Amino acid sequence: MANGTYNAEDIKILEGLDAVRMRPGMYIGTTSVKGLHHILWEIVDNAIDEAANGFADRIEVKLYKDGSASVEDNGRGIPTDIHPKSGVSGVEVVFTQLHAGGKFNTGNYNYSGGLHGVGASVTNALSEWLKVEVYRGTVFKMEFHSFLDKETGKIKSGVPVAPLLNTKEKTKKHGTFVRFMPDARVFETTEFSVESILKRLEELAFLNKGLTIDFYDEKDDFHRVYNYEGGITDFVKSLNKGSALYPEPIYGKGEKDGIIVEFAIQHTPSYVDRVFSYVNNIPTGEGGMHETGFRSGLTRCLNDFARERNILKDKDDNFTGDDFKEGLSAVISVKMHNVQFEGQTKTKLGNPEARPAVEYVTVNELSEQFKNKKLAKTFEIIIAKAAEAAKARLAAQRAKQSARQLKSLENANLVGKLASCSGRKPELNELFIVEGDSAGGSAKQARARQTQAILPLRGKPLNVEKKKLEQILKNEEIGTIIAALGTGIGSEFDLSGLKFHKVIILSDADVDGSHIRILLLTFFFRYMRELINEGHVYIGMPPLYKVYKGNKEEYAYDDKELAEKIEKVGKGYQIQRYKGLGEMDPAQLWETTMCPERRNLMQVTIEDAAEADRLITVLMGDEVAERKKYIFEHADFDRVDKFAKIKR
Ligand code: TSJ
Repeated sequence: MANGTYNAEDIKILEGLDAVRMRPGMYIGTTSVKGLHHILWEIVDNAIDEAANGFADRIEVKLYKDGSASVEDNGRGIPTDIHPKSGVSGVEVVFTQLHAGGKFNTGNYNYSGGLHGVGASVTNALSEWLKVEVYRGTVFKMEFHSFLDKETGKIKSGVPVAPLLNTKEKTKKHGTFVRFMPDARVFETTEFSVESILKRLEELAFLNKGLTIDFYDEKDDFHRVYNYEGGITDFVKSLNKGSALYPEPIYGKGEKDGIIVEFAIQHTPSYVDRVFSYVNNIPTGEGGMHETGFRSGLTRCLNDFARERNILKDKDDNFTGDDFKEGLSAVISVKMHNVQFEGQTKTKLGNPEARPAVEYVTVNELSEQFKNKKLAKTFEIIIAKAAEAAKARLAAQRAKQSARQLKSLENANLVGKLASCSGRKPELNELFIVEGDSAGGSAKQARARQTQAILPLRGKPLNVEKKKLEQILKNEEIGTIIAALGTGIGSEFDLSGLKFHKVIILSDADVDGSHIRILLLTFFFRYMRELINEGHVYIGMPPLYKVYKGNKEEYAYDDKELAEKIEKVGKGYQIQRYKGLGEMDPAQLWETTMCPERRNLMQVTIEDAAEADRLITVLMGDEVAERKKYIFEHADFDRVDKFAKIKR
């Protein structure tokens, strides 16, 4: 037997590796490609630790044609002397004892553990073979193999072929080289994913400022080097690359209660926040205590700065954390002992002590950076952006509040110019949204009070072309519509609260009227789509003509109908052409447009609304020529003949 020099003690040690072999999932989670990578990261992590402690600045990762992988660093080299307790070399301990990594904790061997903390012996246990070379003046070598134990019929793995050998061959190099062959009897696949290895190696290069990580894939002769002198500052820049101009990132680093904290912040013109956090180089996708501490520190500081700069006045409330979140890109990296992971995917930092430590360092560092003249612009931009976010937040709050006040129809009269109806059955109730105060006035006089509510829209309230949709939606009338309907908007939309089962838009047959229709449909399309889908939205159709003689009166809704009505009234007829709703008196408006027995209503389909939404993009976009063309072509938008479905 190859390991004939080994005694009972040693066999006991090797039993640890047998346990790994029997239940790999217990140690590396899975035997899928993820598990395969896991045993590579165990090795890489050891090299990273050496670099993080300041003893190495270069790591090489290599994939070979035979399917094996190697990692080399230029550190001190794994200790080669005999480990007093076990009587074997340090190298042997590292590869044959579970959790061997911690055995060498000398005070400067920091922060190892966590996700990959099971140690290099697990990689050895799950490999067909593993070779190590240590460069410490001379070259040291050792090999481990798996073999079939003929007595038990079981595979023994990670067995030393011989004790650590000092080849006596002189070398100027220093460091550790480890090459291993993942065991195909263990893993579902032994094919490494170069893409995911590169992603993690780059991340490690970002997180370890100045470290050079060299990757080589022998199969494709593919080579890649990562080195970031800016560390996580470069990381945050790379998150934002390819976009417009950003202010300079803010970087801070400090220590509190033995916890090392590093962060980099860069605000972007967008509205999304991208915060990446790490503990001991391990990503914490679910956040946790360090993120919480960072966010509260950031919010506290930036509020102080905003007051100092008089952007927030004494009477103003503080900005909220969310106000500063818009457009925030940040990387937070924390190094600490005894890490506890929580959460669904165990990627949330649970240690409560991390929170005050990170908050302390964040506040301290930001206050320092705030004095830096070079960053004045950066802080200015961040605070201005928060101010904008706060404004939007307050507007939304007000809209919500007025919506709440209007929850009951009794209160509906209190806000805006809504004339509500007295009936309590939503399925019978109708809301008329009427263009213009004068038509609105007529409608209020003419309506059936029990079932018809009227909301006048001011003469020309909405300059659709020049304003951004968001601004238009802040419009008072839109707020009143939201409040009156009782459904809420967007993700909070709830059809069961609907107070009017018919929502009827009444606007003139001209460009302004067309704009109002388009705008309202776009609003419904984007924020209350179900309202349209469920068939609650209508367009009222006032007549275009009145044909009359003596006390004979006939209304025509299009040119074809006009011819018919002329025939009906007979010789001596007169024609009145209606240019707008305002030209009709209350009785006429009732008779032609509001009276359920006689009026024409068009039920709006989702396609109509989608078309409106598309048009508004043209109307509000930057393409002046497109816009003019549209207005010209659609000056007579949506007359009766355009609509297929006409409902009474
Ligand atoms: F563990 C391992 F085999 F996976 C591995 C370890 C793999 C690789 C590629 C590198 C390493 C490694 C270990 N690089 N550097 C070290 N350093 C030590 O183990 C070491 C050296 C000196 C001292 C000391 O106190 O003098 C302590 C330690 C832990």
